[in-house]
Amino acid sequence: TLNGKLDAATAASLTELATKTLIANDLGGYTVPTHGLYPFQWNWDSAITALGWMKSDESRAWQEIDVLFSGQWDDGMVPHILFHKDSTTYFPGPDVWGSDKKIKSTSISQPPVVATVMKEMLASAQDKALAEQKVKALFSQVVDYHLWWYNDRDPENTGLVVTYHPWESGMDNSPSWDDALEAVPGVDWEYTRRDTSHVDSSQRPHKSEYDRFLYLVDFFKRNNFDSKVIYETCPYKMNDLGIIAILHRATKDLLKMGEQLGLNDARTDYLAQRLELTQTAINTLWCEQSEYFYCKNVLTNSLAKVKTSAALLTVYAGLTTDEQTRIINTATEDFIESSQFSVASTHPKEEKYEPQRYWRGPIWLHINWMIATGLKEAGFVTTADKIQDDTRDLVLKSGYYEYFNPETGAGCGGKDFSWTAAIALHWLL
Ligand code: 2M8
Repeated sequence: TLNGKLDAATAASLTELATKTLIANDLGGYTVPTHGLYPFQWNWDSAITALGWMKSDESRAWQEIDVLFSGQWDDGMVPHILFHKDSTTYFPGPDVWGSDKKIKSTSISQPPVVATVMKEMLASAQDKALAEQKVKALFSQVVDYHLWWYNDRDPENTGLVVTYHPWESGMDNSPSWDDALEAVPGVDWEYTRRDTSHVDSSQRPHKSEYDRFLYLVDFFKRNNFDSKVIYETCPYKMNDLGIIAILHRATKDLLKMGEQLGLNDARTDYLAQRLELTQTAINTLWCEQSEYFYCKNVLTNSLAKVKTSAALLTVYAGLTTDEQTRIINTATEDFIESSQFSVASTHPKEEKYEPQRYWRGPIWLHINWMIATGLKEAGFVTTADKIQDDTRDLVLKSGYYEYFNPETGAGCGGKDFSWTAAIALHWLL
């Protein structure tokens, strides 16, 4: 590999290409992940993409967040997809989801990285006045979003929010969901997938998974999106480490921004209490025997014992004890050593590891950024730098693909992908 080294000319041309990628994916105020495969505004893609916009156009970056929050539901939820304009290239679209809000959307959310992104944007802004004005204007809506997570998805104060759909986790077909998903019935109606007409089906989830994904979409609609009913009867309920860690970190970042700008109040005090609950409850996801964190199927009260990179985000969240931080650093080193490029989303020695099937093995750059950020802050700079160098090598080798094969470094999925270009601009170039 090139060990992450870039000369100035290469860095300049990669910067230009990344900026062009965002411009090409801009539909006017929001950025699609990539044309064709994902023609709408996705929640966590959009947040990550705003980091990329910061390098070339700060007001466009803040607009990305404004438009994302324009689709917020009255209860505080920020949907996982906003269907601003119709498109026939994606399935399932707004009619299948069936929500009746002013901006059509899905009825689930996605990993809430947005407050963390806003804190980074505020810190790095050249135009401080604009940044402060935007954070002040959006702050209450972001607090609503976080309150929604804690109240709606953890009404019993367990300290661990639940997720209702693999798509909500953003890690669609992670092996962590296999057992829980098997208990969900499949839909009995015919449908035509669109994803496999854009990319090779060997890189996508199987039909058996899609049948269940769609059953859940229908289930939310049949229950009129009623939070209480869904909490009590949803056939799929997971404690997802990715969401829990990203939410925890983002809540802390939200409180820090609030403190900096004098915006904190009783509602943010309440969020601080929820942080304490999570800090204690996270240990119920720790397996002493294998010294690792796992997602939990809440309905069967069992840990999904497959090693995924989501567990490595606990350090980024600041949820680990000193000893656990050391153990997670060692586990990260083991991930790195087990494939040519890092960090594989499922550990390469796991039976369920598949190096090119979506979230069952491949590398995702925004996850690398989060893992490395956490380890660096915790003092494990060598591991963090190694991840950053590997990530740079991937981009040099394969460009701005959706995700990457950990064995070969080949780009997979969609081409000219927004969050990949954005992470390059924010972190690599
Ligand atoms: C993938 O998910 C969508 C559904 O949300 C899909 O496969 O149709 C995931 O990688 C998800 O994390 C991501 O936000 C989305 C758009 O990039 O694609």
